Amino acid sequence: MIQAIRQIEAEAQTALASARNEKDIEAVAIRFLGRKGALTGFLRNIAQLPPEERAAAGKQANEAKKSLEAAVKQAKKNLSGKDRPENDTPIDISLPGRRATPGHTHPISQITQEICSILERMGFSVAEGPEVETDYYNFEALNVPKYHPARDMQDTFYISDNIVLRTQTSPMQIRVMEKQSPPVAVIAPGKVFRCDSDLTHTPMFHQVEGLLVDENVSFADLKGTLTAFVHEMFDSDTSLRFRPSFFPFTEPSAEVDILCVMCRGAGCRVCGQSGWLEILGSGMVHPNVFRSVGYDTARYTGFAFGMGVERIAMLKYGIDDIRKFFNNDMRFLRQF
Ligand code: 2NM
Repeated sequence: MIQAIRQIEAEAQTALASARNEKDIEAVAIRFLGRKGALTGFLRNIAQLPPEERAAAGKQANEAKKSLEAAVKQAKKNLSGKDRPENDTPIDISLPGRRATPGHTHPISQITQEICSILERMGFSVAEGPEVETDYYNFEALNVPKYHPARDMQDTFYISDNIVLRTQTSPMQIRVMEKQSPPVAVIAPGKVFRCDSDLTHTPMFHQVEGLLVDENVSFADLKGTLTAFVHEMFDSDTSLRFRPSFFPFTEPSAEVDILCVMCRGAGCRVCGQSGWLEILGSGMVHPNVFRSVGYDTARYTGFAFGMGVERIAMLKYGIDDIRKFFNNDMRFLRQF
């Protein structure tokens, strides 16, 4: 009998010694000390023993139970913490730290800053103004008469009869000219809004427009300024051409194309087989614009230009869908 108890006790100790974690120890405790455990069963059966054996067997079994309970307690204590994974692996203090991921400037802001920085170095000052404009500043003062197609509901977001979301940043230049007499050299960067949405159009996009007014400003000044700008913005040997165009606020007007950055003029899908990419609009400021701000049209001439920031960014980085700038997919944005 006593032999049998010793046997159980020894088995329990062996099982405890090979327990690796809390769960193993608990399993051993249940196997030997639980309600259906080996030792518990033994104690329950003591009543069936011959009377002269009961006392000794009971004493022995109780002592075994107590010592086993103590061993389980001790095993748990020894283990505390040891089975946690961070304690299994030593800390490698030579590992590089986890990189912090702070935000960075959005590609559209980067290109806007780059455009402004080139033009500021040429002598232009930056002027910013409201995104919500009156019909007068957005259209009337810019020689866009009532019933001009550019005012069509399809293009312009109307807040009310008289108030619009600006469709270009030139209203800001009207505000500058109202306050300041020539010479004037300003650029107006910012958000503009047009009711349009597809692969190359979003209802909100960014523009930088420029204006230079002085005595004796000629179309040659326009060409020289914009050529220098393009050569700074793109490669310094980029081919460009001035193509006759029309804007209500300039006369004559020209659009500036650069040789297609994809096919180098051979013709491809990006340039619509023409070999050229339109990057900005420009022209000599229309005398009606000067009249609306009270400038002397006999004394002053000026040139103006405007470009879409997203369009420049798409050409510079070879991006085919304008909406990528606004989806806030970090995998896209992090590349810039
Ligand atoms: C363009 C194209 C041509 C422009 C005109 C003016 C202002 F205020 F002087 F009349 N600012 N910007 C202009 C001229 C803008 O964007 C495609």
